[in-house]
Amino acid sequence: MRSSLLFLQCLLTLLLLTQLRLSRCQHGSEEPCSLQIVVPGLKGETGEKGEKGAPGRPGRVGPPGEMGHPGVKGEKGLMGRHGKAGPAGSKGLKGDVGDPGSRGPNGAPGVPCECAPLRKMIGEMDILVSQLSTELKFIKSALPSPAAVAGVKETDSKVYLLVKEEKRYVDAEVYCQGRGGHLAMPKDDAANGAIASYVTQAGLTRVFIGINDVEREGHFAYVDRSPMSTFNKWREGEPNNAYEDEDCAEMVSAGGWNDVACHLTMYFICEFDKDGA
Ligand SMILES: [Ca+2]
Ligand SMILES: [Ca+2]
Repeated sequence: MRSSLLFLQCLLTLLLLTQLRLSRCQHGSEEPCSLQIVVPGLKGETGEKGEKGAPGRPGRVGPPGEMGHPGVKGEKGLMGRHGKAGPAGSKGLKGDVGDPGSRGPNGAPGVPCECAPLRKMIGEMDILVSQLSTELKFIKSALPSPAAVAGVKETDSKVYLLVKEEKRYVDAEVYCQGRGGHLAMPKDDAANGAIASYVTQAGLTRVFIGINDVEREGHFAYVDRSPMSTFNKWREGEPNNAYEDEDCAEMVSAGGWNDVACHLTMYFICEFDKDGA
């Protein structure tokens, strides 16, 4: 302010001085005007509008505005897709026992059992074997020399019984089977020798033994259907199937075998396994 006043004061002083000089010059003084002061003229006419200037620099960043009002709550969106299945849960506790179900329909009628007669037969045979075992135990334990008295001869595995009743081959086998055995079946030298000595001791010359070719001529087998092995004691020239009627076998006192007619009747020897005795 102070400097402005001073400036105005100087400007007025200058104007006064200028007027003073001008008046002297105009009143014809011989002294030429050495000072020429340019006085501003009248205000000129308004000029043409200038061209648009270059854009100004960007202004400074203004202060942050006030916080706006909360908007209106929007509408509920559509339901989302189903999520993925979660992991399996742990095994639950065992439930209680349920009520018994209703009774089912009756089954088809059964087939009549055809094995009843067989069962009966097996039962009877079991009784028979049991009786025979008891008899054999009695004979072997009660008598001091059962072989001599009762006609029994033993080896390690067999008990032989000489039956002094003349029977046909088939009847002799039935007799032996009825007591849990078979007609004697010598299957090696030891057995054949034991039977042979038994026959000799009894003073006999021939007995039926359990060998025959009833099922197939010329193919001898043991009476329990076990096949003949390489062992045999056929006498020389036997078996000869004499008169084409010799399908059974006898043992002579020396232990040799001979095929004879099955319908002949003679003494015979039964054999029993010791395991079953
Ligand atoms: Ca024959
Ligand atoms: Ca013969």
